Amino acid sequence: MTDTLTLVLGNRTYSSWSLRGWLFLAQSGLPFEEEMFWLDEPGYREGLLAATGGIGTVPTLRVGSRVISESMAVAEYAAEAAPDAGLWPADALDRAEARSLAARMHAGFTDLRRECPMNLSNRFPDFKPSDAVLADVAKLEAMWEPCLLRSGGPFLFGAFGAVDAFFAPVAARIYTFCLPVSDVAKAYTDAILDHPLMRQWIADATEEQNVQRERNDRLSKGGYLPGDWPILKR
Ligand SMILES: N[C@@H](CCC(=O)N[C@@H](CS)C(=O)NCC(=O)O)C(=O)O
Repeated sequence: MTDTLTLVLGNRTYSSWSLRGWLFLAQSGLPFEEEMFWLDEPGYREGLLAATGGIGTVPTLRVGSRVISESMAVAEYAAEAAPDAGLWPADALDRAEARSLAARMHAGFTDLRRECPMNLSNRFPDFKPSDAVLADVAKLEAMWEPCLLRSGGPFLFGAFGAVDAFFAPVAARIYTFCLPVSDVAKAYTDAILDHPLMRQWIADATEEQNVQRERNDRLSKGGYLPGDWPILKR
């Protein structure tokens, strides 16, 4: 009997790490269940800690009674459990480079992450990026462009893979914060946003948004989210 896979997630609108974990699993084709925690619900930590074997971060993948946290480890598990899904490129050097780019995303771009948090519910056309954010964007372009020119796109190594999932929240940030990017970077981030799995995540977030409105009333948060999803109308 195979172990049940359960992916522990945060709410879709804001949880950029959850998005990555979900994309790895969804792209793998492995059957999995989801357990979602609202990361602003009073008292949610206890439930999250219990669901993740005391780790307390999302994404966490439970495989039967075993617990795998950290998005890179979740990606590697999915890639090994579904070797035909092509989560990493087939060529060894491409694979090494894809892992290098994913690790750099995982460890860096803190200015972009802090100043432009993922928010799939809104768009900020008047946002003025700081020099630090623009420097992060320039660094991303310099990482992406040689891969895209070599592979011919639409994704970094041709087909959509784990490395593109690592950059999916950045694609959403570039779109929602209207950050200026090169034509090559725009084509790449547009391809990520138009990927069927990304569209599914955003559409599911729409459902979440309806629930969020009721939660806002209950949590007395007022008009915290506008309930309009411009990212779906692009
Ligand atoms: N290094 C972790 C980062 C995961 C992370 O920080 N996730 C955030 C949400 S996006 C989290 O779990 N927050 C816990 C909380 O808000 O209590 C990974 O790669 O999975």
